[in-house]
Amino acid sequence: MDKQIYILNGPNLNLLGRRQPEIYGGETLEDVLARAGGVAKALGLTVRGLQSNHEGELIGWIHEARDKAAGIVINPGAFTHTSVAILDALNAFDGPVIEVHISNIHKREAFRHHSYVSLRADGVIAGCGTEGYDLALRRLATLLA
Ligand code: CA2
Repeated sequence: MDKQIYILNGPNLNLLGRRQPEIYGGETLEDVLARAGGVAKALGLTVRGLQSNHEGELIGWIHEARDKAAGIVINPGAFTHTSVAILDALNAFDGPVIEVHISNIHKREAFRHHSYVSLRADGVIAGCGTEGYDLALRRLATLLA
């Protein structure tokens, strides 16, 4: 059976493609997740794409992933820079984790330069636009082979 990957998206990423296209591009999250599904299929993976504006809901999905997913792709949105709780949840997940940021957080405001999630992530992709999700899946396929 194909290995399942959870693609988790944090706050405001539901607005993708609807505002600030100069930073986040013109695709909607639905577009991004549909393409990721195709990429995953070609890699022998399946994806479950999820988005929440609530920290606790994201943490619940990370807990669920402990039993249901082989790996996690996570764009924690602004929780990247604030959430020890998401870091702790990821630390309780045994599989590989790739952190994705659509924008290059290191080229932006100083408060975006630090990521709690990077303390756990096996790889970090930033500034590759929404293609970063596809790159993350490719890396997970390698790590899970
Ligand atoms: O670059 C990324 O992917 C971020 O994780 C996006 C977060 C930001 O807080 C991080 O520093 C970097 C913000 C997501 C907001 O997404 C929007 C998309 C379109 C319109 C408005 C917000």
